[in-house]
Amino acid sequence: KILIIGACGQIGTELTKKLRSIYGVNQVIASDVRKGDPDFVASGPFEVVNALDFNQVEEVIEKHGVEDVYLMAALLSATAEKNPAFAWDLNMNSLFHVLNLAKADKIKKIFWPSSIAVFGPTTPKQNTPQYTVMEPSTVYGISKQSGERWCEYYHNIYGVDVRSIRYPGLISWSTPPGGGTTDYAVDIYYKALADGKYTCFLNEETRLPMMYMDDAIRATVEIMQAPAESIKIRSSYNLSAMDFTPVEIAEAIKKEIPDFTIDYEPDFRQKIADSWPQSIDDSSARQDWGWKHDFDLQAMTADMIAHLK
Ligand code: VAH
Repeated sequence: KILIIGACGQIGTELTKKLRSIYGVNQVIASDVRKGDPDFVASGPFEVVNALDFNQVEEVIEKHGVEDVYLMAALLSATAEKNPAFAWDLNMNSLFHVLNLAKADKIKKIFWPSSIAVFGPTTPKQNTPQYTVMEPSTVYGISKQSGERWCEYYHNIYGVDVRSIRYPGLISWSTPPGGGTTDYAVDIYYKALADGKYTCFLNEETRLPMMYMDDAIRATVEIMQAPAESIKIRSSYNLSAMDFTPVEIAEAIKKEIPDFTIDYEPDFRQKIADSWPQSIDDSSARQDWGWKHDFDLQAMTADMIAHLK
């Protein structure tokens, strides 16, 4: 059985649907700190779980005979800057609870999401390597870098089978834009269809690594299905698909919505975006467990608009 903690979030929503389609609805227990969208909750086993409550997590694991946990609950970059203490608590202590359950052999395998936010202003920005300088300057990035260190420690010292991916910015249509800095690339599609225009909170030159959610979900399934011996990196794998600026995504949207216009009013999230890489080298993931992306900017734009219009 599989438990998804944070099932109602941007990744969790898609991941729950995908894992249920692969393993069967009743094999995948969705959980979140509150009941999400009613259809989603009603469509299969759902538990209200506070990721910070060790006893609640342990009870659900024992009640359902859970073996694999996907821990998707976290505060993203922009939100975390406004709530540093809670962001550190949620992002880190939820991970310790799940790592300690695996250390105690109560579960077998863990997926934990990291992010390109682990890189900071001193990291080389082009084709950022798997191993490089990492001085994250955001609360979220600091929590992800620390989490990676603990995942690798629990694997090396206690043999915990925890696997992780440094997701780039993720774009999807199934949940509205959240507290992420890359969420401008989600909101732009909603606003293009609703208003024909979008005011972007990042400037036009801001190039960021991005990925369509379909690719991110497939990567998550593939890394978890890979034989343990092929997962050579137990901190977290760089993963990449594309990178673009707000100008480039606006151009791609204009091909489908010719009258679309964009203007720019950078806010506090510009500083966060400027601390991150512009493109990522994911050759380790391609070598170790056969990663390759499918969606480019054009294909993503066509799919987003087809689902949102
Ligand atoms: C954020 N979407 O913007 C997340 C992600 C790399 C960005 O971690 O915070």
